[in-house]
Amino acid sequence: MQTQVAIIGGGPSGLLLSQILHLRGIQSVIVEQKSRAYVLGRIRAGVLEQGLVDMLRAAGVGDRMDREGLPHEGFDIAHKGKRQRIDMAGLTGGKSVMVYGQTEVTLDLYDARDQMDGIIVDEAEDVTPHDLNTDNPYITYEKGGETHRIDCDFVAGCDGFHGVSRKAIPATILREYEKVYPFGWLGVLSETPPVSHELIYNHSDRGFALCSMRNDNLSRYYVQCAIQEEVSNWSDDRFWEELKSRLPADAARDLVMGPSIEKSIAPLRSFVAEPLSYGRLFLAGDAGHIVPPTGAKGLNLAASDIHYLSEAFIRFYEEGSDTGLKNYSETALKRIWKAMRFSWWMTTLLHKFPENEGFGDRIQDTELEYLFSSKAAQTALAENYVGLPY
Ligand code: RFL
Ligand code: PHB
Repeated sequence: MQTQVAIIGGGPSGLLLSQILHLRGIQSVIVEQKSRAYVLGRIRAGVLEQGLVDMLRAAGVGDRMDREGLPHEGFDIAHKGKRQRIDMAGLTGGKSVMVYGQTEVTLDLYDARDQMDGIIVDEAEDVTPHDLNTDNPYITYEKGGETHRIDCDFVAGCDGFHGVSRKAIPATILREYEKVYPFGWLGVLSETPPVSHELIYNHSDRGFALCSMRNDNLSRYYVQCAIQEEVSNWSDDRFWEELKSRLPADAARDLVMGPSIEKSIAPLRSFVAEPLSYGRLFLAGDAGHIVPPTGAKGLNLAASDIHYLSEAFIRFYEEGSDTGLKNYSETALKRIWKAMRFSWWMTTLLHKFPENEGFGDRIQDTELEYLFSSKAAQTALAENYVGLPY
């Protein structure tokens, strides 16, 4: 096979890139290692910034999101029995976010790619990029007992944190920055009405908890858990009891419990790889960076990477200019580091840190009290939560 941009990974980054390029007449092929059912079964992000919402609409995949998504203009932070609403719209001149699951975004993108006869190879094994530092890169993969080859102009590494693309950058060039947190998030999806019409981020002595949602009868809840915790140790009853113990009294009273339809544990990590390009390879999304989910930035950062990268490819093919491609890594990293800082800050603000006894706990309480009392502090939080400009 021959194409212009070979895309490794059929998650939101790869699909969105392929869709945007298609609309500008640029060919691409996506090579994904898992089955489509597996990719669509993953429950992940739920909060979309305005920038991503606009990109989905411009890419012709915003209709269902506009019908079924829930625009949110604020969220609550709870601490020591008090709930403080962060008036996102009021503090940012009218900006808001959209609650619409990553699973739905991915499904809408797959539908659009299918309608436009986009090529997505699934269940591809042993995907390997080659000759990235030449003008004729290619990728190979195994499927149906045969080795396949795709010749291309460029390779987009959209294969997530555990993918092969980042590993193709020589260790002498790649720098990695990492912080692993000493806890994870245990998440439950349940077909119950959300406890509140807006998200509640809870700090408590027993640890962090988040009340989120997908729609009026689908709730998504998380509790901070020990890093070595196993899902099998968490019955639904145990989960609900733990969640209730971390919520303010009114929310604990209003909580509607039911059977879980998904339950999983995610570790929390901050990670950045630099640079995001090597020869004709460009990394985007989780392939290049990971944030802890506290600030709801992972999917949104993937989208801003795809914004910069798609613009760079369009300039290359339409104007013959490689300036955007040369600058991609530096441009994308500026925004990535700001979201890194914000996600780290929000994680530090709201979680129980095992090593934080005495002084650290008092500083954390004081930081939350300051946030509750200061419009300036709330404005800084709101400005970052709705998303910094591209
Ligand atoms: P993905 O989604 O991991 O997709 C990468 C794809 O590449 C495939 N792949 C390969 N394909 C071929 N060859 C290989 N060798 C391959 N290796 C891997 C994989 O199968 C997969 O299909 O990365 P992408 O597209 O960059 O998207 C990133 C987002 O998925 C991620 O940042 C978010 O889910 C993070 N995140 C959140 N982000 C938000 O913006 N808002 C949120 O509210 C939010 N909540 C979350 C989250 C992530 C979570 N977890 C589970 C980590 C909540 C959770 C619990
Ligand atoms: C979610 O709904 O899954 C979600 C919402 C906000 C976050 C993280 C996850 O910060």
